[in-house]
Amino acid sequence: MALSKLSSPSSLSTNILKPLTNSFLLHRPISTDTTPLTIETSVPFTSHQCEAPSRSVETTPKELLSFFRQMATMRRMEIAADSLYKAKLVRGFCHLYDGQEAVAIGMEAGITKKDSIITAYRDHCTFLGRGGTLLEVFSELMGRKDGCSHGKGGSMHFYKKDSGFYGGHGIVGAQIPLGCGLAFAQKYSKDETVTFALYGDGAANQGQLFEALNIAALWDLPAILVCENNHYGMGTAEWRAAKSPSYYKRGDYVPGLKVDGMDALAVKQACKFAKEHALKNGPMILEMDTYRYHGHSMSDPGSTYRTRDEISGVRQERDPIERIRKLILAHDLATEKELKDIEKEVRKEVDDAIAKAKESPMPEPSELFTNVYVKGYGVEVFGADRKEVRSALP
Ligand SMILES: Cc1ncc(C[n+]2csc(CCOP(=O)(O)OP(=O)(O)O)c2C)c(N)n1
Ligand SMILES: [Mg+2]
Repeated sequence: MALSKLSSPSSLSTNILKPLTNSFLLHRPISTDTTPLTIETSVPFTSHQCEAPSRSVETTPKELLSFFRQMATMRRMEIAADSLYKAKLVRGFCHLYDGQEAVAIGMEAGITKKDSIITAYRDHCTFLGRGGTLLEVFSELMGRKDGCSHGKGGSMHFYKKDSGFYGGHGIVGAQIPLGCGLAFAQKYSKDETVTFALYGDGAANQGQLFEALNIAALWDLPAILVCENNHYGMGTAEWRAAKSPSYYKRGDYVPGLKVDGMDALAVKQACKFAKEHALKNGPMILEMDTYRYHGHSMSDPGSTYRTRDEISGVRQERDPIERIRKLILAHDLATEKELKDIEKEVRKEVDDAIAKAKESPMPEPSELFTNVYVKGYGVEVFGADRKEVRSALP
C-alpha cells in the first residue's frame, strides 16, 4: 500500500472530539481536521474506452474518520439485522450488505444528495449513506410505523426521495431502466445532476440493461451504471453465469472503469470521475470489485458454493473497514483505543435504535390502502382507495 502525505496531520486528540456533520451521525465525536492528504488507491483503475483517473486520491483526516465510523455503523447494523431475523422479529426477505460498505460510502463522498441513486434489494446501507437513520432502518425491517416506508416496504423497499434515493427494488435488474429514466428527467430539467443505478453481477447478464444503455447512450443521458460485482448471483459464481465477467467492458461503445470496491477512496475517485464524464458525454459503467460476507439472503448460509477460506481470505486481505483503520493508524490520526471507542459507541447507537424501533407501533390497518396509486391521476378509484373498501375496514 503506497501512501503519501502532503502535509502532516495535526494531533488527533485535540481534534477528535468535535461534532460530525453527517446527518445520520449527528452528535458523534469526530476529527474536524481538514488538512489535505493524498492517498494512493490499492490497485490501479482499469479502463475501457476512456482514460483512467489518477490513483492519487485527495482526502482529509476528517473524511477518513467519518468513513471509519460510517462503515462501522453499517457493519454493526447488518449484523444486528441478522440477529433480529433469527429472533423472528424481521420477517420476509432480507439481504445484507456487510463486506460491500465501501461502495456506499465512497459513492456518497464523490457525489451530492442532489444526484440520484437507485439500487436492488441489498439496500439498507445505501439508505443510511443517503442520510437515513438507524431508527428508520430497524423500524422498517420490523414492519413498524417509524420505518422509512412506514413499515409497509420491508428490507427490499427502502426509499428516501428527499435525498434522491429511489429504492430498494426486488426484481433483479428492473432498477436499471428506471435509473436511466431518472437520468432522462435530470437531463430534461438541465439541473446538472446524475443518477447512479446499481445492480449485481447476476443482473449484468440481463437484456434490459443493454436496452436501457443503448437509449442512454443515444441520448447522452447522465446515467452511471454501477455493477457491484460481489462475484455471486445467489449461489452461482460469476464464471458460471457470464461468458465475459469483465463487466466494465460489457457496455461495448460505453466507457467503463474497473474499481477496487473494497477501497472507499478508489470508489470516491471513480464516482467523481464518472459524474464529470456523464454530465459531458453520457453514460458510463463502473464495475466495483467487491464481496459479500453473508449469504445471498437469510435462507442461504453462504458456505455451500464457496469455501470458508475464500471468505476469511477476503476479510483478512481486503476488508474495507480494516483498510481505513490501517490508514488512520499509519497517519497517526487516531489511536487503536480511540477507534475501538468509536466502535463501542456505534454498537450502543445500534442497540438504542433497535430498542426504540421495538416501541414503534405497527401501521394502522387502513394504511394497507394508502400509497398504492399516485393521487390525482384518477386511477385510485379502480383500486384499493375505493370508499366502500375503506368503509369495510375494521
Ligand atoms: C427478474 C428476477 N429473476 C430472478 C430473481 C431471483 N433473484 C433474486 S436475487 C438474484 C441474484 C442476483 O444476483 P446479483 O445481481 O449478482 O446481485 P447480488 O444479490 O449479488 O447483490 C436472483 C436470481 C428476481 N428477484 N428477479
Ligand atoms: Mg452478485
